[in-house]
Amino acid sequence: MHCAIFCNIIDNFGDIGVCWRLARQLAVEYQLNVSLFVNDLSSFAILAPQLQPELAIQPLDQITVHHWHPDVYFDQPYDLIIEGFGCRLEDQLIDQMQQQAITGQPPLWINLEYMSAEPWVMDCHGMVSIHPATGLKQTFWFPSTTKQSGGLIREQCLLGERDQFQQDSQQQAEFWHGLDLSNAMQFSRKISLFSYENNAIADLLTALAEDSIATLLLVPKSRSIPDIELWLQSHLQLHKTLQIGDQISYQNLTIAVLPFLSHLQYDQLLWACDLNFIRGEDSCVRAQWAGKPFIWHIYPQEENAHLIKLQAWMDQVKQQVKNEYLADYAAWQTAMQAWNGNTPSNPKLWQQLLTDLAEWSNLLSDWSGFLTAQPDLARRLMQWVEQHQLE
Ligand code: TRH
Repeated sequence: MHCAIFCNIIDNFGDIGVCWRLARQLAVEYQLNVSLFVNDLSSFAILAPQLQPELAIQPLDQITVHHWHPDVYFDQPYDLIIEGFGCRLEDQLIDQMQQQAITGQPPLWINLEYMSAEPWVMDCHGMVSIHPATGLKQTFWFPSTTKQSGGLIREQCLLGERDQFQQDSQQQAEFWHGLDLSNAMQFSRKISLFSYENNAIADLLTALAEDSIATLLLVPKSRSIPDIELWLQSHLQLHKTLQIGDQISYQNLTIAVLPFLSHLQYDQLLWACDLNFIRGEDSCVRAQWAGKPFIWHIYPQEENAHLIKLQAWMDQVKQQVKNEYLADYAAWQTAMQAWNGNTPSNPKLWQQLLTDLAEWSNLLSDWSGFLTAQPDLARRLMQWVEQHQLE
């Protein structure tokens, strides 16, 4: 089966992160011949450094990467076409799909949407829209947290690899050594931080510095860095542009700046930390598979639409929470609102979060267990493909 996935990178890494993961999973686990069409190969190369951005077509991890530009044509008929996040296909591509429909079987055409737990998503998942000019059918695929939705991306071997990693201190030591952080295991607490610009970072850093437990804060080079630099200026009078490899300590906090990690390394970072601050959608899903406590900085949208999305997702978690964790849930919700700028933040709030970490751990590993019991996105998609190929 031939599958084409289209990804239009505008900013950040979420869209390509999801498309690339799905491409690999369909190729590796379902033996599909997958072509990934990407508009901006230089940005993609930040996630996949082995990529050569100047090449129009190249193999990568069992898939074929194509440079997607306005004049691109399909190189062959495709059975399944996945449009990532409403990126529009050019007319000549749609014409080719129509020709394919006239001469044989039309391609199955999916519009992969952003993850959301809003109730309307469950109704809209699987809805079909008819392309006005060609009559081709396009199906909307909504990743989410319930059985009625499109599911969440989770590779078949992921949880096994996670468990093995978390039980194997040798593997963890090698991971830290690979990041030039052989001293990481000496810290009683490790926290990862991946966020957008965020005023609450300063309060979190203050709480960590003043806490009685020594913390290593791991920050992949990202949009969190300027807020950390500002805090370092005001607390250490350190006027410095942070660089990859920097390690700076103040009171009981050590901040380490990491390079942008590979997908596997980033998963391992989430597995190795006691608490993860994550952002966007793909990292949020990965943090849920890590089964560790996490705080989500949701992608900010106009008119605060993201806050509705955040609440809907927390409501989903609440529905699954055992009664004994309801108090922890309320505290976690407070922290989540403050991290997203919806309520005021202060160092005390983050101090409380650190104190309650063990309780939260139970709450969120329960939630992770609930999600794990459901089929993943690729499996749901392939079941759907099987049903629709027979029609
Ligand atoms: O980069 P993001 O902020 O992506 C965002 C959102 O997904 C948003 O919905 C979308 O509209 C916008 O992009 C365009 O966060 P996200 O989704 O978590 O994507 C980050 C990707 O980068 C994810 O695949 C994990 C990966 N990653 C690494 O591979 N290495 C790293 O070191 C880090 C920090 C992330």
